[in-house]
Amino acid sequence: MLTYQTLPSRHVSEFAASVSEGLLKPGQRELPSKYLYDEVGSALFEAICLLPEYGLTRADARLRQKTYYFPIEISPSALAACEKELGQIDLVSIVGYEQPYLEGLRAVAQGRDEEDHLLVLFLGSTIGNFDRAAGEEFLREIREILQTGDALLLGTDLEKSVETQLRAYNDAAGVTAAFNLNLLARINRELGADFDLTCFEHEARWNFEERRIEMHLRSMRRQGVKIPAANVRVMLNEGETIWTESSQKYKAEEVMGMAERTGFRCEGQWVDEEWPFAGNLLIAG
Ligand code: AVJ
Repeated sequence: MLTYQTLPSRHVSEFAASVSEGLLKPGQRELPSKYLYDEVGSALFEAICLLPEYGLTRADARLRQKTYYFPIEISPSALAACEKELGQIDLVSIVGYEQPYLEGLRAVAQGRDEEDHLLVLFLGSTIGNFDRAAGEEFLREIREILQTGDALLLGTDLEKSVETQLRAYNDAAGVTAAFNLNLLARINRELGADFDLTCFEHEARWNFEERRIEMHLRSMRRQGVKIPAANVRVMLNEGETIWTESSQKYKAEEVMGMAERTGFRCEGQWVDEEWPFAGNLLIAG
């Protein structure tokens, strides 16, 4: 409250004081250049950078190293959205690969020049979808594709209270439930199945042994389902579940061991203050 009330007036008085000081200076009068860059001034400066006469900005850009970003993504719509969002940045060239992660990474690595360095981004705790052994195997395979000194920025969601974790996967608005049930809807759409979505409920559970959240779809009654394009019929018992996703949760210290066992070393770890989650910088050893 206080800052809100005092900030504008302090700003105004500071500006006023600078203006009067500068204009009353003996000899050369002056005004501090920082005041050129208000909202309108900043927009005008952006236009200046485009002027043919103003070569400075383009020279600066020419001297900077170009960075390539190769999004690897099996969903063409996500890939297109990525290219649209990041395509504006001048110094970043985007070349999308519509492939599974490791195949895409292999293609990128094969196309690199000798002096190029790779920084692989594997964010959002997507690694949590693999069970722990498979996650390590995945890191090992990434390492195999990389050269010594290349880097991997790995996002890992950290263990927190079971209650908070369950709420994250069973939100009040039912968005995660819809996300989970959509898998059955998709099978209906694409494979001509006859899942009755009203006879399934979303379930999130915490698996204590494996330290992971599991999403399940629970059949609320005994029911048969036909999936013509897959050429199967299934009978589900009342209460039986279909396991649809796992999200392993990690301890911050655990990541160092994972790195060591897979041919990396963990050179940096940043843990968010609001939501236990770590960004880990792994360097290929
Ligand atoms: C994108 C796989 C990291 O496991 O937290 C979110 C997916 N599933 N809510 C996760 C997800 C349900 C998410 N990952």
